[in-house]
Amino acid sequence: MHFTRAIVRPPAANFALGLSGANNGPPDIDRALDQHGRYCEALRDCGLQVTHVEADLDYPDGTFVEDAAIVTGRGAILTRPGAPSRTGEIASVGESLSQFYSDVQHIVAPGTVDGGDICQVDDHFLIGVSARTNQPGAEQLAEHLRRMNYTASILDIRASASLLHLKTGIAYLGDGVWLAAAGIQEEFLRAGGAGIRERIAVSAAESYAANCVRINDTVLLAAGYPQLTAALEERGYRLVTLQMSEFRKMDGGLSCLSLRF
Ligand code: CIR
Repeated sequence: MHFTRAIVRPPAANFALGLSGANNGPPDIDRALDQHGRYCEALRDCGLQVTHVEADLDYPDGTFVEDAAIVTGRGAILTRPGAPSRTGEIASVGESLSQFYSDVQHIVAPGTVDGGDICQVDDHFLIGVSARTNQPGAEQLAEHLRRMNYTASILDIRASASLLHLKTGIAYLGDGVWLAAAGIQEEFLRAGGAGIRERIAVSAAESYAANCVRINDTVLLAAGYPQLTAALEERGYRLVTLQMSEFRKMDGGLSCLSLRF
């Protein structure tokens, strides 16, 4: 899929009040804003037009905009985030999406879905059932996707305690190439239906960097993970590395900071 646009939302002044299980101290908002600005520049350098949703003090986790919607080449679905403090994030994201999609679907109660649990593999979607995405939400989403002529598989990732979301541990780079953190079951990748031409192992020490994104001919990767950087360079990917320290403190990865379509 060729991407032309992204939606982002800068961190709010009270970003440090968001949810976090990481024990790395509170994020520095000025540094987070700087890192976010560079992230947006990288998206533009990939050829994307970047639309900003305004930061909102009611939603300190709102910068993790990927969790609020599933955007595809054939339609968009607003989620119903699994953390109660995040449910309201979809209103402003929905407004922004309505500029680009004529018909936006919704996940409804009792379903919950976080976009971080959804991994697109060509015309197939992996949907992780996690602490945030529940079975009814996963089923609703699969049904919306089927109506858009995509296929979907639902995976239960709840036994993998290290995964906040499915994409915390895996990324699909296209052409049957996967990045997978240590301990990710092969069956998760097989369920993608694209085959596994190559599985690039991400060591336990570098597992944070498994959450990366391919945008057109570029892979955006967290900076500071030399083994994975070298593995991707060896394979000829055009790489852009980005400082993510402040988002990591709030359990957020690189993919979470944008909706790409
Ligand atoms: C949360 O716990 O909801 C946020 N602090 C982090 C969300 C990260 N989102 C993602 O991995 N897709």
